[in-house]
Amino acid sequence: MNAPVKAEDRFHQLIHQNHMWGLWEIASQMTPHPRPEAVPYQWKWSLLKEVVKQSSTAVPVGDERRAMQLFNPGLNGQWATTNTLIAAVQVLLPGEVARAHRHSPAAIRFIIEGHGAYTAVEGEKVIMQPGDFVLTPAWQWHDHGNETNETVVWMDGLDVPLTKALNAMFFEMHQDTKASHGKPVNGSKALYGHGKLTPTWTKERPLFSPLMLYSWDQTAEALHDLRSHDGSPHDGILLEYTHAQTGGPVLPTMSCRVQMIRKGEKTKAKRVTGSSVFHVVQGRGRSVINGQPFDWEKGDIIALPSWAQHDFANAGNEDAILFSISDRPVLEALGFYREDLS
Ligand code: 1HN
Repeated sequence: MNAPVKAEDRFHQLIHQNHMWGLWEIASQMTPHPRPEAVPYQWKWSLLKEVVKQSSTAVPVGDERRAMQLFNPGLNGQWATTNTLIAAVQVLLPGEVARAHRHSPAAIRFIIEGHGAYTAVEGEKVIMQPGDFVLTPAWQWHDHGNETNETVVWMDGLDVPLTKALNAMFFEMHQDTKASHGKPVNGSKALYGHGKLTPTWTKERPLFSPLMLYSWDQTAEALHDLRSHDGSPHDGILLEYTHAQTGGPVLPTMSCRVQMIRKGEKTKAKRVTGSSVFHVVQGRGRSVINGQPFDWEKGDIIALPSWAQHDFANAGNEDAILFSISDRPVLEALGFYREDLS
């Protein structure tokens, strides 16, 4: 004989069958602090280099780009490097063009190898050199082309998982492989690339920075000039790429930064809400993330989930330089930004 079904079980059955759950059943999800499913994870350049090499013969650059996306092992195959960001390593061979398209997620590029290829953004060809930081803001037509005789490699960073979570994904392929490149080459740099002096006659104030190219020579000069300052005990000499008109973040959804951990420097640990992806531009070092050591060197890419305790220690005999993207502007705008500097 079946045991009589208790009133409490009958009640749970009733609500579950009708797509309802008691708060008492899921209360443990109200965690005292963030517990991301994404894990701290490192893709070493020794691996990425091999993937880059094999990709150039293994896959063509069809209508889609030859971008190898970094999927966080904690996120069960989701299209995500962290809960809000996706990073990829993209390869473009001499003579190739990656077909023009636009999407509602915003993108950035950080150039790893190869001189002189371009990303054309809304008609402006932006010529890319190693260390350059390039914007492709939301919904701007863009195509990539390599008219040089060197293979070009860069890191892509996009707010794809955030866009998906907000059900705001739009994507459109251009009718032509190349959108028209009618504007002056590197024109946004000519107009907006003069630091604190910005044109007064341009009336548009886009949410994204109107400057598409932040050149490595300017970045390196700024880091060099600031080297003897104290900097931050938690981040060393950490600089943010800023919106050329407002001084705010370059994109409404992403803060992009570059930092120098000087030879012999070791920072204090901290944790912040929001997730990041780091790319090592120069040098080597060690970061302890939630108690686990990550030894990094030039070319590596590291995913840092929200609220993960982390520090930076230079472990080489030159200054180390890290580039990073994060979703911090979103957390700040919504009142979710917190930091624990203890
Ligand atoms: C994308 O559109 C590009 O435009 C690169 O080059 C990487 C990764 C995920 C989604 C879209 C590009 C991407 C991407």
